[in-house]
Amino acid sequence: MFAKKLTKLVGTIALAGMLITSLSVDYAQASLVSGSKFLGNIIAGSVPSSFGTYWNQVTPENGTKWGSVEGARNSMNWGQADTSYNYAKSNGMPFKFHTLVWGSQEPSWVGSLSAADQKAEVTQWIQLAGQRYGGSEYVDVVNEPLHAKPDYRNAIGGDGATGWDWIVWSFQQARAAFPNSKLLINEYGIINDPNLADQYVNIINILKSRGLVDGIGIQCHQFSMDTVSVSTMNTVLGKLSATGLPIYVSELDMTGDDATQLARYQQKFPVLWENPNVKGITLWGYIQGQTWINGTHLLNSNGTERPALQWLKTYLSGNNGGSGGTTASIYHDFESGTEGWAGGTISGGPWSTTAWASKNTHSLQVDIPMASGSAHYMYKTGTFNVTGFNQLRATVHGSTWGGYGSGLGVKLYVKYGSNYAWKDSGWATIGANGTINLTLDLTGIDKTNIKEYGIQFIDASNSSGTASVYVDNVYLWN
Ligand SMILES: [Ca+2]
Ligand SMILES: [Ca+2]
Repeated sequence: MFAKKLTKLVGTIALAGMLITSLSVDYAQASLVSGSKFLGNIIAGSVPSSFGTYWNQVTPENGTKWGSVEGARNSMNWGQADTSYNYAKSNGMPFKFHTLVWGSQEPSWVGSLSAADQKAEVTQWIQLAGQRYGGSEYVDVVNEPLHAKPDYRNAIGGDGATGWDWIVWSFQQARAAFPNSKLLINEYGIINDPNLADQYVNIINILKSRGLVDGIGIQCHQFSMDTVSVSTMNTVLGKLSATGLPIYVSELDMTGDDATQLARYQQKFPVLWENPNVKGITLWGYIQGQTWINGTHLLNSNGTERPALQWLKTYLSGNNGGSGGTTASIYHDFESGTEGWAGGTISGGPWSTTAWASKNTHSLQVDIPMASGSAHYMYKTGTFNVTGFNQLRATVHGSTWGGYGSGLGVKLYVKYGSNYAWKDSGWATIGANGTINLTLDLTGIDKTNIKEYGIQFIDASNSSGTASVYVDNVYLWN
């Protein structure tokens, strides 16, 4: 009840803000994020009471698919579409119309029409959709062109000179019917398949050269996400980014038992969220028993949050796309800067660098002058509350240069409480070009009052020269 009232209040404020700021909208909501990137979800027949607690963008699950709206020819059923659209508009959330031209969930009667009638019906469908939902921020114009071509595609241009003339025609119709919307293309199986990504980019560039497409949708369902590597994800995101168009993750879900799903979200969600070209993420369902694939839910049917959702909340509190840690949580990926870290007894840095990374493309680097028994630090100070977590983790790496002698000592540490009590991960050592994952047990300390955390380095007695050391992927774990 509280959440419902809060949502309504904040929605009203956001709506007022939209009137003032016009096109430059920050999605100020009671949802998990409040920055320029949205984190949305789907709405089916009715709006879940918790929707606005978590999400700030709306895609109808089925309500704006042609087969749902026009199951009987020329008898339009806009009921579910209206429910989603009206909720989005009254709460200041961007709305995506999904979808206009797709070879699945199309009306059963369209296949048996003449080509001329097919073209007339698709045209009418697009125009009626635009008349009713022209205020949609986004429109999925063509869905799954590489997997589910519509049977009627020869009626709307076929392959033609471009090989994809039916898609060009569809986007031309959509541009006319939705002149104020961003037009997207949408496809699955891309994030885990660089070869298919190349084929997708080929279609996208045909549209881009004609000024017809405004963004790239990648579905990212569990069958593509569960086992994909971060490296492959980054390869694909790089290929899509090269088009210069924004990327929208349109149908994200990941499965697994609590621990498996948590690990998958922790490893892969930041790769998507923190990519500067990813402008929004939409999840495909979140409530147990109401998702299209079992095991993808984030909220149990009894209302409790699965660990992946608990983590997502903490990760996103203050993190709206790579901005780094906050006083409410600890998370550092160093993709866009030093994120408030400092160095002690160092000869250079700290810098955000691409020289090495354990996650995404950047880490934090300092240069250290090595001498027998000398200590060096990379750290962040403040007041941090890590309640709800039992471990702090980080990955540390050493350069190929520098005289490490019998090994550079490394510790992950925290200082906590009014007397700055010390706790660390215990000793480990790395040699030249070494990498190590450090885990600090947070149990037994005052989690509400962490004053500092970081990495301590201690030089071996037989060390010499200058080394560069790196830290990346600093995060909390249960
Ligand atoms: Ca019709
Ligand atoms: Ca990183």
